[in-house]
Amino acid sequence: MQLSHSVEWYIKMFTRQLIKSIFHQLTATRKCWPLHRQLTASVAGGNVVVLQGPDLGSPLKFPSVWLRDNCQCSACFHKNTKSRQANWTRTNVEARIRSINVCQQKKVTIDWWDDHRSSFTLDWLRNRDFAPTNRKRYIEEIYRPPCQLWSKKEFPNLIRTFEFTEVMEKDEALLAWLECLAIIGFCFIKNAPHDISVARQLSEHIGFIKRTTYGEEFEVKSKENARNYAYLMAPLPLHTDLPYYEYKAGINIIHCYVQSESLGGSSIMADGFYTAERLRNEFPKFYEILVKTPVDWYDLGEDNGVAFHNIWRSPVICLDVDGCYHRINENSTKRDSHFTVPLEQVAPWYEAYDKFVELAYAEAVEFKMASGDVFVFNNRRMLHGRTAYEDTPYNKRHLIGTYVDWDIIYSKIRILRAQQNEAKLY
Ligand code: OGA
Ligand code: NM2
Ligand code: ZN
Ligand code: ZN
Repeated sequence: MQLSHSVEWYIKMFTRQLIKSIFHQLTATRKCWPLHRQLTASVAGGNVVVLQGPDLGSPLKFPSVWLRDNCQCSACFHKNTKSRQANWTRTNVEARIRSINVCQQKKVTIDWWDDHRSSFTLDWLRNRDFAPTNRKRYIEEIYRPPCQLWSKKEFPNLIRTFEFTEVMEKDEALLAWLECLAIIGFCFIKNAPHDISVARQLSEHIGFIKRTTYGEEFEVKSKENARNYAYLMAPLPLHTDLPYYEYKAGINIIHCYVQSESLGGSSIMADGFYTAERLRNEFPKFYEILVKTPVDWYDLGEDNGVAFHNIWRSPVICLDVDGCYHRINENSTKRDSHFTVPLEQVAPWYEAYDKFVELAYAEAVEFKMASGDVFVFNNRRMLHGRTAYEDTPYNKRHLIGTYVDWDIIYSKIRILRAQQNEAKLY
């Protein structure tokens, strides 16, 4: 009995020692005195926890599978193309850690059970911290600046006007212009030359034009045998361009080449996101309907001898993956008589739509561009239109427009911001 008890005891002690040593290996933390005496790293519940020391902020936590997936060594990550080159087909979901070391210069080094070693600089890790504040910072400062919605009342205080030559010649002005478009959704550029290439020059200064079935540049003027309602002198109701495209253009750059001397030809505009927000707060049932009901948008016609029939089914209010406003579709001239929803959804949809349009007009502002002005706005967000006008033989209203996509604009914003801050992009 005594003997068996002592064997048991030895086994127990041995197992305990073994567990302790495994545990010790897993939580191995080597401090580097005196350089990084405050920096420590350990494993807890599948995460690596990096303690930065009392003055350096809260602990950083990273799932070990994510660390393994993002190993920066030259076998796993191709520096020149900034591409992951390991795990082409499968991820090492096990990702077991043998030991962690913080001895190198502000680096956390991990030795994995399969004899692979990964090193991460503290800056790189901090930049990718999963804490809510850091994710928010990345989304708002690097991904996309959040939109500032505005009402009719706020409009006068939000008008920003840029000089054509400044925007074309100075990077700070270009960045300020693009940030204003991203945040406020519209702005003006003044003193453009009397040249038909103004909209093209501005677009190409950002990146490149988004071509549509209406060409790279489109001329908004009263045309013989017009094939688009915009090419009449009639009033143009509040709308967004190209709702009938899956890849709707990001922004409109409209150069007022010649303005009408008639009383009309004024621009109207309302913040479509603000209108949606009012609907959400004041008429939540209508909001639900406009978010959920797909509408058939279409464009059946011809431009420059090329026939087209575009169709896109999409709600009036489109949200992104975070539930934020992504895109407004509204254009009564481009809403199809085909409405491919169940019968019983039709009448309720009209009621909701009618309220949305009523709110948009309640929030609409009016202004008249002068020749040489450029009106630029977010085509996913701004409802815009114009009042009727009348050409004379000596005065024909003539606008020249181009579109640019948001992918191109956001990319330019990031590049310009990084240049300005002399920051590395990765
Ligand atoms: C358009 C448009 C505005 C105007 O052509 O789509 O919005 O002022 N035009 O003519
Ligand atoms: N234009 C100006 O969505 C539309 O068809 C609005 C677009 C013809 C390119 C007008
Ligand atoms: Zn690696
Ligand atoms: Zn338009």
